[in-house]
Amino acid sequence: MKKNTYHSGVVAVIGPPNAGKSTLLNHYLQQKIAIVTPLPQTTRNRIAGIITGTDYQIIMLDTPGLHKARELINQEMVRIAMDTLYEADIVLFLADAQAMAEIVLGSKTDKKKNKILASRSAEYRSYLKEISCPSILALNKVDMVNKEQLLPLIDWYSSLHSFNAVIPISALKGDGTDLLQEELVSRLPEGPQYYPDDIPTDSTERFIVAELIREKIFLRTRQEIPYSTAVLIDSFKENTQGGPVVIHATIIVERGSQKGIIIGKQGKMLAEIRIAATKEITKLLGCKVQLKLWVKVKKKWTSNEQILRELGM
Ligand SMILES: Nc1nc2c(ncn2[C@@H]2O[C@H](COP(=O)(O)OP(=O)(O)O)[C@@H](O)[C@H]2O)c(=O)[nH]1
Ligand SMILES: [Mg+2]
Repeated sequence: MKKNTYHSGVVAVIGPPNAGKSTLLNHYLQQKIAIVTPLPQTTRNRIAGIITGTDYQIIMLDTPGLHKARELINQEMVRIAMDTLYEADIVLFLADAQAMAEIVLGSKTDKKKNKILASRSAEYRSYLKEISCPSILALNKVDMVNKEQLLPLIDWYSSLHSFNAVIPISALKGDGTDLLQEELVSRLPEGPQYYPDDIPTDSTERFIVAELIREKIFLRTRQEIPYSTAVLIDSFKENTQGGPVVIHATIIVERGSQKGIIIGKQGKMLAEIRIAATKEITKLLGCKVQLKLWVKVKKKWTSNEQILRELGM
């Protein structure tokens, strides 16, 4: 019997913070491997999701959001995202249609609007000009915009770069995502199956566990705390006798005041974070989990190269 040719390759998902890149990856994998929050700059590392079909395999790279970065940690995040362009066979630029529609059609004066658009267009062009492979624009969050707003948005993005295809989607609702997947698959080069059928990611369980804990901190603390937080897994012990997996993790913050907030009154906040994280980790690992958390202050860790390396950045 003649075997059909197999197609495989790397799809780099890039775009501004909060566009829904991690949501899209989780949607395709039907599993949470990338954390999602309503706050920008949640994803810090490059995360690979592996989508396997009968005759194709997409290695989809979720990346930190592209933005004008000042601090070292943010510059590192943008560099990690831009580096994926060089290993990509296809680039998927994910746009936040809801945020853009607000700028284009919101109540701002024309002068203000044009200024923001000019600055956005210069910024996006600087990323897009680095693309040297086929590229697709996915206009995400279309569940939040009116249909008649889509055309002007598509025109605006198309003026920045010549995309091979433009597809409106909702990563959250799963609208348009099948079509997007078909578009991606049809552009994959011929290649081998790199990973076995049932492997959803090349990230380690340790890494995803640390990320899930970080997500719970993001979701429960306000603004400044999340960005000053890192999670290190100190130990991860599986139990062969059917007992729980025992995980010890340290939450690193920059200031004593932040430590206080994360621990909360009589340890209430930390307990909430632990309970919520335990629930998600149990789902991920498919077994009982016992999670122990500590909070430590490390001054200025976000500009400390050594700590950033420890976090795999
Ligand atoms: N309404 C709507 N919200 C979305 C959609 N996709 C993502 N979001 C939300 O946008 C926020 C940012 O999503 P996330 O995946 O973390 O964005 P990332 O920073 O690009 O990885 C979260 O609150 C998501 O629930 C979508 O298609 N529609
Ligand atoms: Mg993300």
